[in-house]
Amino acid sequence: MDDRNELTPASTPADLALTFELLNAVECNQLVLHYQPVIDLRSGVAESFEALVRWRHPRLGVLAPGDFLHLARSPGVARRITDWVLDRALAECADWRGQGRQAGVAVNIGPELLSDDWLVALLGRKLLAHRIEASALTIEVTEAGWPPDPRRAYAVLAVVRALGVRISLDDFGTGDSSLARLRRVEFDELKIDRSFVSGAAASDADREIVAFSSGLARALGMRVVAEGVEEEADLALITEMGLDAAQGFFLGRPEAVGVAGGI
Ligand code: G
Ligand code: MN
Repeated sequence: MDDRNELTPASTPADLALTFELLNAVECNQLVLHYQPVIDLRSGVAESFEALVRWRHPRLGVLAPGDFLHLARSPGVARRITDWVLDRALAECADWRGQGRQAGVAVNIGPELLSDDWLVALLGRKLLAHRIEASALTIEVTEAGWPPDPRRAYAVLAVVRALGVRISLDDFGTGDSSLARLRRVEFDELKIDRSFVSGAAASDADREIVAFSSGLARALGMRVVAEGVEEEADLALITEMGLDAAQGFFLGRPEAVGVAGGI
């Protein structure tokens, strides 16, 4: 587990400086997207690719999302980065599809963007601009850090879904999980957190948690995805359990586009 959810936005002078650099990074082409496949366990084919942002920082080297996305928890910064990520990811996805590869794309959306209708407007605009059918796009919303009044988030997600965009509940089991949320939002998919999946074959408790989460999601009509599959034994276990899809280093690492797209 990374600890990004424990960090508050720009709480130290160093963080504040880095936040300014991050805003600048968007303009200066220092952000890049890598794509990690989500494999359909029945067909063995990549059904979609999760777009993961990397920051090629001029002094600090390549930073992973966990190193800097806590800075993007203020809505201004989050909006700037999300606009860029969505634009790049949809452009790539349009490319794959134009070349006959029907995979979708998944983009992570911070829960701080669920407080108003900015996200809905952005999604509508970008889908039109890239001429992509909404169902090719999944937004992954992490469980932690939801706004204090979740009713607005529910309303925003209902409109997102009405657009036809798929919604995935990310990192399931680690955040401030509320089962009530599963009742209020029609998630298309539940992604079981890697902390339960990695090593599940060797841990009775993790195996039970994966089975329980999967059964719950299934009963509520969601697809079930395991993230963090790092070993063959874990893949065999979740395949046997009947999960729909899986993601993890054993199946494919995040890669720059040409490789992930197989083009
Ligand atoms: O929670 P979310 O799905 O957004 O997490 C994505 C992050 O998880 C990325 O930074 C990615 O590099 C990392 N990741 C992807 N697959 C694995 C894996 O099999 N093991 C571990 N430890 N991390 C992974
Ligand atoms: Mn994710």
